[in-house]
Amino acid sequence: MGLKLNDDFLWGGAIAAHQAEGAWNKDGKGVSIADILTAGANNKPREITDGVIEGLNYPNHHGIYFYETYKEDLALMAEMGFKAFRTSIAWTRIFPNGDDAEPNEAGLKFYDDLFDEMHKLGIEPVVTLNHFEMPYHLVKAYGGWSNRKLIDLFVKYATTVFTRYQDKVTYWMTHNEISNQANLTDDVMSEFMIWTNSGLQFAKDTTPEEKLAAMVQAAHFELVASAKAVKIGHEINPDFMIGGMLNVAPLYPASPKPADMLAMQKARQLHDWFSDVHIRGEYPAEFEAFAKRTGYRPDITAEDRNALREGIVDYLAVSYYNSTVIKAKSDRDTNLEDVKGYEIVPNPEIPVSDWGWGIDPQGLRYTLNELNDQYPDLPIMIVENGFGAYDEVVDGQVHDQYRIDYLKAHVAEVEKAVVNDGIPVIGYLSWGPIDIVSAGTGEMSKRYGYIYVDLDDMGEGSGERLRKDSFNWYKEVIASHGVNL
Ligand code: P53
Repeated sequence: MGLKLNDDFLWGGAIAAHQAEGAWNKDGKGVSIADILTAGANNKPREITDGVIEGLNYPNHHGIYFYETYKEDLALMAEMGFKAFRTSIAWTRIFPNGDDAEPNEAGLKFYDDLFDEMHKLGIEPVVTLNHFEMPYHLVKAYGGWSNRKLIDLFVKYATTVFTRYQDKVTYWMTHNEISNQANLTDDVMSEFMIWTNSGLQFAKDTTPEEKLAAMVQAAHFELVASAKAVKIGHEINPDFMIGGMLNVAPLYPASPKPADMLAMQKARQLHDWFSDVHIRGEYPAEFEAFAKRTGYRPDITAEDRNALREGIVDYLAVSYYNSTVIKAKSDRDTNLEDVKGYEIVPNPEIPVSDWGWGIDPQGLRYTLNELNDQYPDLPIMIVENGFGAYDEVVDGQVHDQYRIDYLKAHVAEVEKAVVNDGIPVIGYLSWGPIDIVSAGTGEMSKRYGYIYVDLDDMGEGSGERLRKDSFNWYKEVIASHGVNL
């Protein structure tokens, strides 16, 4: 038995445009940074190619054809009783190159239809402005977010869609998982995340310190752009709820050794400044000291600082998948800039998924409590959580008890956080309620859905949708307000 949540709790699911829509070059859409990512595999990173190269497998080009199938797919979400559904607007449908003088009407029209359909079904849209899919032209012509000009281009895009959908969308968030790019302990993943967050690319011999410096400056521009968008959004519609969005993974020390504790704390602070800027409008003290010591964020103006203070967010949107264990590489002190001073090590206390992601439901309750301690009473929406797993179809059925187990355990912890700990969690949107292309690996076979999609890693298959066992499970959870887990 779970604990009952209020009627207005936003149960639902979440996707991103580039992982689902396909139609990558239809109706005037421009090339995004996701359109030049090849398919990787479990343990094989995706490749960033120089433009679209004939003959390579680009899974985001087709996604799950959601651009064409959204009506049937949303009907299945409604059948599960979804109160809310999160997706992103593909920036490149609205401004194909990012610096176009006028928006693309066909792109704007698509999201009008999508949001109208959701309202018809009684589903509240929750919309991400920038989910790993900025226009590729902004990388080529401007150097991605290393360029201050991106602030105005993003604000123009945000203003356009805020204005257009002001009566259709209340819940927004600016940049998806803005702090992922601070995961600098692993070279391959850090390059990938600095690409997906900021559109930055590095020469082979770039040092971790140089990457950190570039990331910190780019992230500053992203935060200013976000804050300016928040301010304008509130002018357009004072009822807008505009959030900052972060992946939250609790960090545990590898041992009670003081050096591990300190390394864990510094690793955490290397992420926490993003949320402080979003929520408090200020960089925290230890970040300012780090920036001063290293000179890594040379371009910050008084006007920027003012913009950050004027654009604080209304709520915090978080994704939660796993927890991380941090081990100091030596007994000496770790500072914020010592990204190679610690490493991520496995947690022997918890099981892992087939992709090596640690399964830690209690870590979710712990994280929600930590966030509420840090930012008291700020509404939190869980906008991603889920279990990427291989599924097998037998006689048209998918018996995904492993997924139900994962979700059940996590939802139970959310309910304890709300009911027993008094934390203002306003929604739970699980990731990929329908199977979509994995962001990290480009695989279709890393599936999160309640709804199975018959497509494989090469994009082959009928595209048919099937209800998995978890579909009926989640339907019952929603219908019982979280009681029947
Ligand atoms: P996939 C890394 C770490 C945590 C969350 O991820 C991440 C990533 C990037 O892969 O991304 C979020 O598909 C992201 C979604 C993504 C989801 O987690 O690699 O916001 O776009 O699909 C799950 O299994």
